[in-house]
Amino acid sequence: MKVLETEFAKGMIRLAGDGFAQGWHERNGGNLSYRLTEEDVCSVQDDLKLDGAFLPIGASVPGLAGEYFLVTGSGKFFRNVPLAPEDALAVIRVDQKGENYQLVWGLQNGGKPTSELPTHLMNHEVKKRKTKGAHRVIYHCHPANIIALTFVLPLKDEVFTRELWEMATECPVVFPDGIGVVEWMVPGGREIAVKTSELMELYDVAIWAHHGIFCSGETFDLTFGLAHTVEKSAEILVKTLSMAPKKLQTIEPDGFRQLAKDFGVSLPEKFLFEKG
Ligand code: 2HA
Ligand code: ZN
Repeated sequence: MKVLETEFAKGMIRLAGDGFAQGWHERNGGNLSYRLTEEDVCSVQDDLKLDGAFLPIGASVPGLAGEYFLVTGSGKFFRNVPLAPEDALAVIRVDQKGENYQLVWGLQNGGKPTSELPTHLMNHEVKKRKTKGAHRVIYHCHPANIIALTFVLPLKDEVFTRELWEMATECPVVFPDGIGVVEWMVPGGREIAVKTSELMELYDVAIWAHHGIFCSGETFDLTFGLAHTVEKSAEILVKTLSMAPKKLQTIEPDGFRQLAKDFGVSLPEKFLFEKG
């Protein structure tokens, strides 16, 4: 089977088009990766070239030894993924030490995997362990409202989680574990990857101040839906703060506790503090 005939490639391409349509992927902004199942790898074996050079990942991910990933390419535009997926996407294989990768498909006109490969793979390593292999998608995008909030809210997990939970009743049900925040850092390297993957131990969403967000999930739909829910909530907060700096009414801590009971989720008390 050809890579582009598979359901996982189709899911990747659809997400890229949807993300661009949302306005979250200006120019070459954002990146996306999917960890292939064993069946995925078997099904496309004939379409892969396994004799290329191994290159350094820039991080150590022994928990991903031998795994295959479909990733977006560095400098490639999300809007071009549906038009020329064989140029904008790559399949890579991680070596047995978890330190190097080999390009085995894609990037037809040259290039490298995403500049955020260290963060993607370190997040995958954490989520593979934490979810016993269930999470397979890591998605990074640049939604304007989330980014805007990182200029006016304290860069604290508790503040972002609570404010975004309050903006839409579905939020605590969609991301009950909360949201982490990484202070501004230079992107693209190991340092920001380490910080982000530490947050992925606790949350499925990490905000990068003045830059964007990373989401993790089981499927393309769930991961995109998570980013979409967070950004919609951020948009409501931006509108609310623009109309009035102080809310007249909101969902109170006891409301969240009741919601948690009725919807069968557990909401950590650290987010349900009394506001001054
Ligand atoms: O340009 O979004 O974080 C790709 C990015 C880097
Ligand atoms: Zn980015």
